[in-house]
Amino acid sequence: MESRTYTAEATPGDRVTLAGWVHEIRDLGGIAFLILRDTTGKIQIKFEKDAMDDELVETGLNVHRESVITVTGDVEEEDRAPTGVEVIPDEIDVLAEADPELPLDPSGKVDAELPTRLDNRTLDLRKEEVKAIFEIRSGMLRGVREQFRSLGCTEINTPKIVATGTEGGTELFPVTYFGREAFMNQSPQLFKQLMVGSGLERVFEIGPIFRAEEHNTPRHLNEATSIDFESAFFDASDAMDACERIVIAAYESVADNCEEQLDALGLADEFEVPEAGFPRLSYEEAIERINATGELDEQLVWGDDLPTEAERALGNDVGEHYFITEWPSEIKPFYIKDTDHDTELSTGFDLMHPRLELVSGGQREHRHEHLIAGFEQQGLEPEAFEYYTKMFRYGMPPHAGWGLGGERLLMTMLGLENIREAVLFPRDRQRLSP
Ligand code: AMO
Repeated sequence: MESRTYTAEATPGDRVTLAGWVHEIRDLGGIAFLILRDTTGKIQIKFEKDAMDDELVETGLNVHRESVITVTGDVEEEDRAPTGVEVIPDEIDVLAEADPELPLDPSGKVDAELPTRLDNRTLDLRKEEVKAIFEIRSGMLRGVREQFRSLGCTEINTPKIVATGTEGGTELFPVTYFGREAFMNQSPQLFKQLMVGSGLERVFEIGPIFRAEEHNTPRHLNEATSIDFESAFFDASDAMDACERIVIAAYESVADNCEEQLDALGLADEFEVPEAGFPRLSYEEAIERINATGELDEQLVWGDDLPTEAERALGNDVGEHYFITEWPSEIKPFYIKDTDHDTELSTGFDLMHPRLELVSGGQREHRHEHLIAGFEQQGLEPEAFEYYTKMFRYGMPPHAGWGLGGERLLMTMLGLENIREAVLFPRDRQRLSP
């Protein structure tokens, strides 16, 4: 449809063919309006019944809402029209008639529950504020990719069907791979590490991760999008610097490119790009601050992981993005390196948004013997990971990196209540289709 004009481009004096969906029909008697919607917005089509061909009027006003049509006509200025212009049609073609009964109302006049919306995502995304979320998601990833590029990274893609897990044995989805057991990958962790020892040195990947956790919460998905970074010759502090730059770039890209979409979500005035210099609290300081808030029933002790209430209490206290550094080695995975000054302390860090955790990362153990010992301590068989450990015998540089949850970044950026709002087709305990 080469000659098609978008509604936002229709200018008084033009003769146009528009294509889109019937948003609404308002019949006022002698005069009637059809509101046509396309990806750029809406436009008013005016029918003056007495002055127009009967068949044209009938086609235009009897078509069901949400049908797909083309309208050819002249654009005129009209101050009373919602966009200041209207089209006087002389031809209407119905390309796809919609059923009169719709599972949800794209005009948003009737609210729908989240499950109904997710079951009918196509219709749900005809709503301006829902479409805006995914345009912002795209704008956010654009900013992230550009920033990775200016950090000198190469974008990589690694396998999603793998022989072993890395983030704890209970959270794997098994699949059958030509009669052998295989798994959906939980993280590109080992592959991205292998690449820092390759000629690439600094890499990023934006791809799916699969977690078979039983959680059914507003912040967990069983398939999520991980934004992963890894660089040779980086320590934890360098990795945190890169992480901060990526998060800020994600916000900047949205602020610069998605003004209309922020407006559709009612966020245009309050949207703020976080300021550089995210505070870095050690795990020990974090525990002390959490205990000092008095918001937990039981005081935390050294070695505890932070429960959701603790994250929330600390988030309220800090009030901005912040890192938690120097976690106890025993609660971080085998690939995280201990600090040089204390083997009980790891170089692992998390980046927190006041609402929840966004990132885990750290410097990695690059010394072959220490790596093997770490596997054994964690009850994993190093033999199963030989494809990985072997490469540490052939010149693996010191390196660091992190994984950032894409949906959590978007969810916190836009203040979405449920992480499912940030995914087109979420995978959770109940949901396997669409
Ligand atoms: P981790 O398991 O902490 O670390 O995951 C990193 C980030 O990914 C996001 N995330 C999730 N988001 C939604 N639903 C889930 N089920 C889910 N699981 C994880 C979170 C989390 O902070 N290999 C390490 C990263 C690294 O060290 O480079 C890893 O996967 O935002």
